[in-house]
Amino acid sequence: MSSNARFISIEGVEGVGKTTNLKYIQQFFSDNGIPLYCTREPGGTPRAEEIRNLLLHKNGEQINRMTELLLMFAARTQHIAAVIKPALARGEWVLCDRFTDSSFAYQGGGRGIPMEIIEGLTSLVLEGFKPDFTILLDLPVNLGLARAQTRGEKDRFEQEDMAFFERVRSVFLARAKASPDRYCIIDTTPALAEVQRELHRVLSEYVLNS
Ligand code: T5A
Repeated sequence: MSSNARFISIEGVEGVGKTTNLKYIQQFFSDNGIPLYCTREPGGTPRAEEIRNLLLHKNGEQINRMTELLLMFAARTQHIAAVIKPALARGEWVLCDRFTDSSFAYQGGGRGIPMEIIEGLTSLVLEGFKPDFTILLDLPVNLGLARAQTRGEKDRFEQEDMAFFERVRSVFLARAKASPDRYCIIDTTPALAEVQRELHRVLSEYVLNS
C-alpha cells in the first residue's frame, strides 16, 4: 500500500478533451506501477449515477438551478463516502473526472447562483475535503463546442449557449489562477500529441515526486 496516495481532479468546459486525456493519465499510472482509481462526477456510485441521469437527461420538466446544485452535492457526498475516501484509505490514487470546481463554474458562473451559497454548501458537505491537485484543461469555448459536436446527442448542459460556457470557463480560470499551488492549467488548443507531452511533464513532476 502506498501511503502517499493523492486525490486528483480533472476539469474543463465541454470538449476540452477530458475523456481523451483521462485515458492517457490512466496509462501513465499503469506504466509507473502506481494504483489508480478512476471515477467521475456527477456519478461514481450506483445511486450517484442515478442522480447523474436525472441531471443530464431531458424529460421536458425544467430543473430549478437550486435543485440542480443540491443534486450535484447529494451525488458528491455519496461518492466521497462510498468511493473516494475508501480508495484513498486503501492507498490508491483517485482521479476524478470533475469535482466541486464544476459546481462553482456551472452552477455559480453558468447559472448565476451566488458563490457564497456554493462556498457554504461546500463547507457543510465536504468539511474541508478537496482535491490535492486539479488539472484544468482549457480551450476557447468555440473550439471546445466544435470538438464536442463530433459526439452524439447533446445532454441538458450541452444545450446551453456560448455566453453560458464563457462564464463557466471564466470561473474555472479565475479559481485556478487564485490557487496556483493546487491547479495546473493545460492549454488543449494544440494537437493531442503536444497536449500529452505537457501532461506527461506535469504528471512526472507531481505524481512521481509525491
Ligand atoms: N456538471 C458537473 C455541473 O454542472 N456541476 C457539477 O458539479 C458537475 C460535477 C457532466 C456535465 O455535468 C456538469 C458539467 C457537464 O456539463 P461530463 O460527463 O463531464 O458532463 O461531459 P463533458 O463535459 O461533456 O465531457 P466529456 O468527457 O464528454 O468531453 P470532453 O472530455 O470535454 O472531450 P473529449 O475527450 O470527448 O474530446 C472531444 C473531442 O475532441 C477531440 C476528441 O478526440 C473528441 O473527438 N480532441 C481533440 N481534437 C484535437 N486536438 C486535441 N488536442 C484534442 N483533444 C481532444
